[in-house]
Amino acid sequence: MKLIGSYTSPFVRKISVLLLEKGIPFEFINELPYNAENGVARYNPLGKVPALVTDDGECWFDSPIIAQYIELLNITPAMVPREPKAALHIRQLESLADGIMDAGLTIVRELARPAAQQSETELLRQREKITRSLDALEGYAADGTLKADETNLATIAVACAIGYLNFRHVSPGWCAARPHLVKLVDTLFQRDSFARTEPPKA
Ligand SMILES: N[C@@H](CCC(=O)N[C@@H](CS)C(=O)NCC(=O)O)C(=O)O
Repeated sequence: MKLIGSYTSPFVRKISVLLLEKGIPFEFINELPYNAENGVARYNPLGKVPALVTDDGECWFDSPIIAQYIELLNITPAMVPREPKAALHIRQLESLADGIMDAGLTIVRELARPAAQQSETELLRQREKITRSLDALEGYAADGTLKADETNLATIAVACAIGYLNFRHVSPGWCAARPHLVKLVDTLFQRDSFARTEPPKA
């Protein structure tokens, strides 16, 4: 199995963590989707990572579809419950975490533009999405919907999203007044799968 991705993408990290947690061997193909010369479109016409190429030559994207494909392999531990409605709840939490990644990425891209071209309105819009979503996640962590000692698709996606905010210094004060979320991600960050997928420092 080949995972096409970059070491800094939170979406790619989510898939790497899932594969590591299930003990599925894979080759990491490092592609930088924002570089002028990159081979990502060979795997995904949208030009985005991650993409997953199976040993049979099937190619899957984007990350929620890849996560679903990995689950279909029926390799323990299960990361999504079998019961359809319970599974939908987990996938909705994954979507919420993915949305935080999208907003964080948009902020990082916006701030990389020349200062005169940056839109304060857009930055504020994206920051508000992150704030609202983190508040919702804190609520889910407080009421037990998200459990610190459960490693599943939702908790993994949430930890990858917050790992990205930390890595890019987006929302640096996110942990203030969100103690349940802090506990959740700190627990996940201690896992070997997270240690092995930490984004590079520089
Ligand atoms: N919804 C996609 C988002 C993936 C995504 O945005 N990946 C970024 C890297 S973090 C990318 O490849 N961007 C390149 C581009 O937008 O052209 C997923 O879940 O896989």
